[in-house]
Amino acid sequence: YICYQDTHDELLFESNREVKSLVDAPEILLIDDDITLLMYLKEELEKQGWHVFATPDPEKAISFLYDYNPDCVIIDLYLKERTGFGVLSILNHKLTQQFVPQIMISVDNHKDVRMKSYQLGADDFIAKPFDLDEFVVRIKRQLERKSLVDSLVLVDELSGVYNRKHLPVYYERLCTEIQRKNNSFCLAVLDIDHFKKINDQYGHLVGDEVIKAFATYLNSSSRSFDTVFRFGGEEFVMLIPNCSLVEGETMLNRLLSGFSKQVFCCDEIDFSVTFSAGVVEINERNIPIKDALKAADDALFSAKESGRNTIKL
Ligand code: GH3
Ligand code: MG
Ligand code: MG
Ligand code: MG
Repeated sequence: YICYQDTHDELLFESNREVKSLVDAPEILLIDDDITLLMYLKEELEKQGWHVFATPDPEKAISFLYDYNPDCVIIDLYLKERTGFGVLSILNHKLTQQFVPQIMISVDNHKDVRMKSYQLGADDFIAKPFDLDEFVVRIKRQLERKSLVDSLVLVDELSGVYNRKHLPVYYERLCTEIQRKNNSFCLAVLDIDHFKKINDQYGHLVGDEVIKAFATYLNSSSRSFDTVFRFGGEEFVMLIPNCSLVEGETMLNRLLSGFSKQVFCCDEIDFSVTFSAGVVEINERNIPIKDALKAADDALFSAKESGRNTIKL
């Protein structure tokens, strides 16, 4: 994570473009307008091996929810522009069908404040000042709950395709078959082109609909034993069994042209959507999934570089 400082009271922590590992460190979103406390907590929590996105700005925090999938959100009640209550409400509107533990922290420890926090969806309430060790233990407990829920959820709620946590199991299964049946399979990473523009122009709800339509299209246009995983945002991974690189490319090109013909409509404006993909063939048993994803992601990157709406090997 790179930390840079725009202005005195604006701190941003951005990650490099890289394939998220499947055994990623938990990501924590921390919102507090007390910069000294924010920096202190970020440093302390990162000692636990957690990635911490810390910001005093609730708007930044909300947009972060669309770019990343935090495993826990910690919100201070008194912020400059909004209250933590407002942030909790927006958060839970966005996260209707996802479980992301939320911890409210506040100097105001009245019963009414605690009750309202829980009513708005907080999973824990920690009064300031707090003991750091206890704070860490309480976050750990929430991360354990999050990890348990994730392992139980097979299908991603928004898109209806497999949750990324299940990718390694399917990948391993196909790797075993390589040895048994002596055939290869393809792994593809697919990413919608200029999706930010869709969000900006038509709003996040329309963006969500486009993600759903993309997932449905991929599922219904591929063979029954091809599996689609939502890898993050508008990025999907496909495992295509019994398939050579040439066959994989042909199939993805078919998907590419089919999807671009779909017409979306918002406020009587018609628009179409394209995607780019990188594909790799796996024909040896012992290629770690991380390496396969990295290679497919590199190919995706070159597809984006060469103008999008294309497949690269
Ligand atoms: P590129 O062609 O390079 O892929 O451009 P892009 O704009 O699609 O860029 P990128 O893939 O990096 O951005 C994905 C955006 O998708 C960023 C984020 O705001 C948005 N996003 C991520 N998850 C969701 C979601 O669940 N719903 C909505 N509506 N937007 C999301
Ligand atoms: Mg405050
Ligand atoms: Mg994209
Ligand atoms: Mg993307």
